[in-house]
Amino acid sequence: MTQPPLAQPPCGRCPKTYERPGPPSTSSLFLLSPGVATYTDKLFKFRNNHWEDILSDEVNVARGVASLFAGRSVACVDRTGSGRYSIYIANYAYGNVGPDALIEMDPEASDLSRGILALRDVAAEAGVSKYTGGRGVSVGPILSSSASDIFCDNENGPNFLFHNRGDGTFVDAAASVGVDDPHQHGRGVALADFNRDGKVDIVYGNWNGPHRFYLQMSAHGKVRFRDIASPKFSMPSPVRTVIAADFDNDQELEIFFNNFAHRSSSANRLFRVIRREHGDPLIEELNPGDALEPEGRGTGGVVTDFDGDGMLDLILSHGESMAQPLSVFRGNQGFSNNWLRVVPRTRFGAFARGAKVVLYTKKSGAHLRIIDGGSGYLCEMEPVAHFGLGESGPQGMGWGEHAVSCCQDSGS
Ligand SMILES: [Ca+2]
Ligand SMILES: [Ca+2]
Ligand SMILES: [Ca+2]
Ligand SMILES: [Ca+2]
Repeated sequence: MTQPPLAQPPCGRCPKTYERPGPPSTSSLFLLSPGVATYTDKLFKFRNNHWEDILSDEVNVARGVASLFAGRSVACVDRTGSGRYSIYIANYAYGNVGPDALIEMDPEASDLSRGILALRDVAAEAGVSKYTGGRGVSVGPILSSSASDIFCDNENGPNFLFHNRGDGTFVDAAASVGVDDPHQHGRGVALADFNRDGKVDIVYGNWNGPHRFYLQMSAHGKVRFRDIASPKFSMPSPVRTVIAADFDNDQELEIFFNNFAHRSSSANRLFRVIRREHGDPLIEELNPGDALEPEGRGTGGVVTDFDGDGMLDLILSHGESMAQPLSVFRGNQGFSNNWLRVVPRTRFGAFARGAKVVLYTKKSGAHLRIIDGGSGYLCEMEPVAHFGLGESGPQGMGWGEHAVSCCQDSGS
């Protein structure tokens, strides 16, 4: 995604949360209909002083863009790098009913001065109209250097890795790069650069199947992902959300599995991924403390800095087959570590979903984050690049292809 560079921060100490100024964004909210439903998907726009479903506008009903199919996940995709989002919808198809969809604004048929926003499904022309048991979706420059690619971990069929050709159309590279995993049933998924080599890696959970930790490699110009999951990490579980974040700000990413106590207890799990100079990262299991929740029917989870103290917090939702309250967890380690939070925005002022943010430190080199585009699976993370810095300070900061200097110092 091509974006203007971040504004220079004020001199002196780095701001803790670093936000690029821009016009206020107009947000929309997309809701999926579960199963083959009696009601359609909803796309709410704040219009006429309240939220209105624009999928039920006459113009969009006539265009048949509202789906009755069983949606599982949605994500925003800036497929052309214009700053305008399409919404990718991972549907759960039945045979040849209910392909994945890619909904976006049709500028020629829209009249924004009257609040009329005509939508169209461009999945077929973009090359992503496929039938599958859609589950998790994540968006970011996985194979591309800055354009948004789309990874989908599917059920009862191969996964998709839609590589952006650079013109907003995609080609499925999942099988050729080794992430198709055709016999497993994907759920939560997260993108991160675990070994800090600048290449985006993919981690996801399979429902009662081996969880995957795909490190992106390249040899002779060919990309190939290699599963480095340890036996403990890959151990099957009824997994829902998968989150990759640095909870203790020590620079090493943690991976959290939110398990659904399906027919018996199923504790959540937490791993720390420790980068090594020569060799694959070490995967160390941690005790998630109260977030173990062995009887928790975890359906979703998000990471955000709930209380603004620079330490990431974990919010878990539960339910489906039994009412359970939300849980909010705070970490209890790493309070003295430094951190930096970056909130990139598009030229229109919206959160820059799918953008890549790279931070360089003197001691530990490049750290890469991807702004969440929407679902891993049924969830959406905060649109913030959160960097734990340990005892280091940031040296410079890059966003996409636009490197900008930052400052030498940081707060704690
Ligand atoms: Ca699969
Ligand atoms: Ca990597
Ligand atoms: Ca950590
Ligand atoms: Ca916090």
